[in-house]
Amino acid sequence: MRRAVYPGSFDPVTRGHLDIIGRSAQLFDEVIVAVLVNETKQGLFSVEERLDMLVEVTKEYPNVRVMSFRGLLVDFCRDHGAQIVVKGVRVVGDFEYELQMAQMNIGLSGVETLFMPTNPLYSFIASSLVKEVAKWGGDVSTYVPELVEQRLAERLRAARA
Ligand code: COD
Repeated sequence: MRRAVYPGSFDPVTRGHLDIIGRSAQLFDEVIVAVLVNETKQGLFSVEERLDMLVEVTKEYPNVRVMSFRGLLVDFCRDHGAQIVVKGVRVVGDFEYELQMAQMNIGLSGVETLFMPTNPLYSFIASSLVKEVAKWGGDVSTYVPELVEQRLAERLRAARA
């Protein structure tokens, strides 16, 4: 079985992430979308909330699983029998750091990284930008799935109250 891991923060999942997930699901028997639990970084959404949104928006892909992980990505890949890490690359700037991580991951365990170029429709979308735009009342409906748009509105409304 060809199993890939697509790791990230997904705070929250965007249409750019979903595009990578859908394309990966066509290439591999199984894709695990893995949300990093990062104790040092406070997200807008908890890891459980991110997982919940990811499960909902990936329902159409029967070979996609959603999980969280702590620690090293290579250990998660080994524990789940994944041979490949998938990364989305939006701009050249992404590539520099991603290349370093890919080489480190090969060195640590031999796991390979597949760099998937972003769909040009989504190349400027980042979770951080989406949160910033939503915070100031901007329309993010073209950048995130409807469910995420709703959850963002609820979260930001609660923060203002
Ligand atoms: N279009 C296409 N791809 C996109 C888009 C978009 N619009 N937006 C984001 N992506 C890609 C990113 O390039 C990334 O590949 C992935 O989607 C997830 O993005 P984010 O922003 O949700 O997540 P990041 O970049 O914060 O995730 C970083 C990781 C968690 C993957 C990384 O820190 C990691 O692997 N950590 C585990 C600890 C570890 O093993 N460290 C050692 C590394 S050598």
